[in-house]
Amino acid sequence: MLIAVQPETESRRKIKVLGKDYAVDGWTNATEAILSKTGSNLINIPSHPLSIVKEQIYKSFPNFAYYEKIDPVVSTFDNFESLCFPKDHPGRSKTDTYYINQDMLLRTHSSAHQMEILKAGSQINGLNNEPRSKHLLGLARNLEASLNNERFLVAADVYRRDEIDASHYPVFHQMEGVATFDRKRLAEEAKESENIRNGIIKRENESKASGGGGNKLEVVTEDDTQISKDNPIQGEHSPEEVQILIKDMKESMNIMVASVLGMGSTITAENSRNSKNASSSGPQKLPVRWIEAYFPFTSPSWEMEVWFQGKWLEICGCGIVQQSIMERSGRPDRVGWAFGFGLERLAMILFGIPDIRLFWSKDPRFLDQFQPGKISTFKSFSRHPACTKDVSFWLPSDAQFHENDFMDTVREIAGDLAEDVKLIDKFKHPKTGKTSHCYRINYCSMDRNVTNEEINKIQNELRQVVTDKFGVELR
Ligand code: FA5
Ligand code: MG
Repeated sequence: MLIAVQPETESRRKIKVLGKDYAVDGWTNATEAILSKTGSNLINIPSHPLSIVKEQIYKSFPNFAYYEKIDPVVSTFDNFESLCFPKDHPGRSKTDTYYINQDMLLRTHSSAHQMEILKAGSQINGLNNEPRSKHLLGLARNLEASLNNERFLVAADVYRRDEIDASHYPVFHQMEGVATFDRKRLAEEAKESENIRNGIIKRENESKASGGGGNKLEVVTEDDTQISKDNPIQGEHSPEEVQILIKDMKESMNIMVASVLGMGSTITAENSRNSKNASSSGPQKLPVRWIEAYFPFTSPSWEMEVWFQGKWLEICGCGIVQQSIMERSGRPDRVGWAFGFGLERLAMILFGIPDIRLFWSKDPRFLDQFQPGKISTFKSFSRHPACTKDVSFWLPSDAQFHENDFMDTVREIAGDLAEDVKLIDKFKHPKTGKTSHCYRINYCSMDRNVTNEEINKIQNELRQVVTDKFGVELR
């Protein structure tokens, strides 16, 4: 007998993301709440603070290709394997990453596009016979540079399963930067790159001197980039090559950060770490330090931190591109560096925006404060009243409970009304050995008052869903 597939069954076996259908399987964990963010396109809305930061970054990289509209659904190959992630890397787990299915996921970082873009450039140069990746065509700005993709930036929304609070949101934005050099002409090409930087500094100084706005910021580096046995140069590279690459990378990053943050007024003399740096005349100092880091796709690697409001704040990861990536991209004759900046982090400093959730606000009191090309310090407006509810439950004895699953469930049911979720109590019963968790959920809207009835309804639904989904026993 032939059984017709019911349309409902059919629709449950597929999900649509940005107009494309994907098969669903046991790996699928991208929720409706998260999928609904995929078309937001915040970095491409000219008056949005993230887009203003993006445009300002471009000014420090005039000879790079700019990619900013690449689909966030990528293959596990692009997100992990192409970047040398081992099979058992924790970042690949379902508790950290939103999978569409076992082969596709919502990119967890903008590095997912490194190899694809490097390859596309080598195809154009005739070094590689594969047909040029079609969807990259027409996505680049600065077309001339995109012809060979020797230097490029990728602005992208990225997705990670995480906790919920003022500095964590499951979607944020990154700016990837990759610069590659002909190994045989490395010193000359680095010199050309330095000349471009000197031109930028000169233009910016002239513009500021003639009242073009913004502070002159000067980066002061406290610790220097160390190369150690834990953060080694690659066997394929010579120490001289790596020194040239590191200098070019750091100076490019310093110029960009000083240019972007110098546009605003949140970095002032008080920001200086000690009175030696503080001065009321001359350029303001921006303390920066480089912390040794590890990424599977770069070595040596660092994280860049800036001193802001009395603390070191990590703003990016960077390093020397693994030569095996250059080789697999059809570029064995080149060497390069790469970075990945958090755009929200830069925008929060530049505009003085205190909470990462504000980037998603539709409140005109937020949106109307920003205009393309203009930087003014954010003026906070009164918050709408919050409503707090607790939920406590016993975990099932064979607890397979993962906190990020609970966080996602809250987000799915309450959407952006869930401002903050905290584990406020954890208790192990001495006799039964069972563990109980109590979570406090702060419900608050960024643009309206919420009613107690409305929140009670959400809270009841949440209680029902966690019982059904995780087999917990409510207290
Ligand atoms: C990465 O994502 C690497 N792909 C960066 C990289 C690129 C390294 C190229 C080497 C070469 P990481 O997870 O540290 O690294 O994130 C990079 C930056 O994104 C952070 O420094 C931070 O500015 C921002 N970021 C990371 N997680 C969050 C978050 N939850 N909310 C806001 N910004 C975040
Ligand atoms: Mg990091």
